[in-house]
Amino acid sequence: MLTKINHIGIAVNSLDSSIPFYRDQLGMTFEGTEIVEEQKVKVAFFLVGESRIELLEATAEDSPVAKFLAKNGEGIHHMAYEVDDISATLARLKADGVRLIDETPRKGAHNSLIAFLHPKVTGGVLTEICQCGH
Ligand code: CMX
Repeated sequence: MLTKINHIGIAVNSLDSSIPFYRDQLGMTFEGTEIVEEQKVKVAFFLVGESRIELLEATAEDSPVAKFLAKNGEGIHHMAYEVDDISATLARLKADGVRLIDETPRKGAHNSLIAFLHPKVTGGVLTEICQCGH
């Protein structure tokens, strides 16, 4: 069961260039950066009420975010919804025939467990579900 929007992911060319706008101009609470090796990204999190904004910078040429930036430029990359039990949610979606990118959870930022649904079945929005560690 989805419990809230955990975060919105925004692909950027450079965290160093983008962080000051979100932190200083928009005044969001900056929570720091983290490299997520498995996803080949470096991320910066900002708290906004109960949700977060995640800025994503690619750490390798074959990162999904590098491919996204090359095709689209900077912009909204994914929506992430929080779930209580990611394995049960994935099993239910799989049983319903939903096209999954990840059939088993992967490691995300903040010790979370994450999995993606393909944008072709979500109205063009790359969709993440996460069981969060924060
Ligand atoms: N949002 C919406 N659509 C997207 C998309 C995105 N972020 N990324 C790709 N697409 C679309 C493409 O535009 C393309 O559409 P068309 O066929 O109409 O042209 C289609 O999906 C297939 O895209 P592709 O470039 O041919 O395929 P890729 O090899 O790039 O794979 C995807 C796309 C979504 C399967 C891949 O990026 C993926 O597995 N993503 C999940 C992992 C990820 O994004 N990790 C980074 C964030 C990690 C984190 O937050 O910690």
